[in-house]
Amino acid sequence: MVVSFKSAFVICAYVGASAAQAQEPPPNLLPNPGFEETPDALLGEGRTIGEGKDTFSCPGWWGGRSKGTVRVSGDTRDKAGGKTSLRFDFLDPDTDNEVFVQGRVHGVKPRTIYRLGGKFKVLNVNWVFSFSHTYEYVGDERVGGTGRRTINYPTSSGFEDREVWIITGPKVSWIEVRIQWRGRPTIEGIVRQPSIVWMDDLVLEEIGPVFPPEGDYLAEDFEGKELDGWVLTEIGAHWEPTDPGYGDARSPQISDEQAHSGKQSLKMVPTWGVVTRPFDREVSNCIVTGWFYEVPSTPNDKCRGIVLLADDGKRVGLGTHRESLSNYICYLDTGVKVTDVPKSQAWHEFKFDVTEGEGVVCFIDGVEVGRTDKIDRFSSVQIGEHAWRGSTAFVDDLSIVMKP
Ligand SMILES: [Ca+2]
Ligand SMILES: [Ca+2]
Repeated sequence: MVVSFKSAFVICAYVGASAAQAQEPPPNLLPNPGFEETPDALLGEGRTIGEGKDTFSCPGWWGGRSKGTVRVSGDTRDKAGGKTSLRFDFLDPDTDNEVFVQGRVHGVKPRTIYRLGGKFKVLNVNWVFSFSHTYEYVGDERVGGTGRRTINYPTSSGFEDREVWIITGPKVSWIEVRIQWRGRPTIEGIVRQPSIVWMDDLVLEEIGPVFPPEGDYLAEDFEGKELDGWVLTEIGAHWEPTDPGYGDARSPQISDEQAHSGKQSLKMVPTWGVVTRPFDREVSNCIVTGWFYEVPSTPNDKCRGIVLLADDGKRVGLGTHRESLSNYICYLDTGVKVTDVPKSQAWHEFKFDVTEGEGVVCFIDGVEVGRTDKIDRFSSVQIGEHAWRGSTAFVDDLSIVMKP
């Protein structure tokens, strides 16, 4: 039996919690989140970190630069809240200056959804790029963490709110959160503009646990008004770790442009963005089915589609990739495999047969297109655009049915 999870998990759980405790928003778990405790040594001119001077500290945070030369300071004039913001001046015109801040957060729960947000501002930075990492620990042992999550950089001249959502793994007691910036100064003619990044009012708050066990697993037809139960986890996800990109908070989204069932499906627009459906445990011995419809792609198309992700980070997926503009792609632990199934602008059935101890067999329209014995279970399903400049595609009728 398949039980629908259309009981509006994340959004309603969050709103419901807010309504029930109107005066008590979830606590901010980050230390010194508004950089109000910036030490005197970082005020005024701050300090310049370059060769031989690679770290700085601010209560609750430490940081450094990995490339270029960056001045770090607490800015008492330009801030989003309180008295101070944390400011980075990119000084080296010849490289992509890289700088990060990293802070420890204790008392984090496993298999739980968190929101990492903040207010950010940039000035005169050419090709600025920002992203977060989280590293998960039990005691001294690192047990997991998210990959890089792109934070879209601000586009106005003021502070803008940005956020990414994080799902913790099966065992974690504390995490380190890192926010990293990369960019080089803008130069017009021989004039180098001051190139600055500001951060203020960071927040890490608990949204809620991932799905509790409730019958069998999933039947999602995307007929709701909201993307209930899905978490926008990766603005700027990537299959290939060397391939950065900018994200788009509008993707994926519910759409009535195409439908395999009913009137709606999940639409991915041609930029980065991934939604994740997390489960409270690893799932095996099941059939995962989803329907995929792609509008003809461009030569820049990289990959997208449906991906099963295990606790250890292993994954298997079906979608498209620039390796082949004519055929669909199977993503295996060994890399991208071009299938024999030609693409067409129609609904196609993507199917994964998952068997404990054996692995995953992938099918498109009933034809086996790939198999792996490196992953035999998963704890989340991801749908999304893993590419900058992809094409437009739709997913509908995702189901997970336990095998008898
Ligand atoms: Ca502040
Ligand atoms: Ca539908």
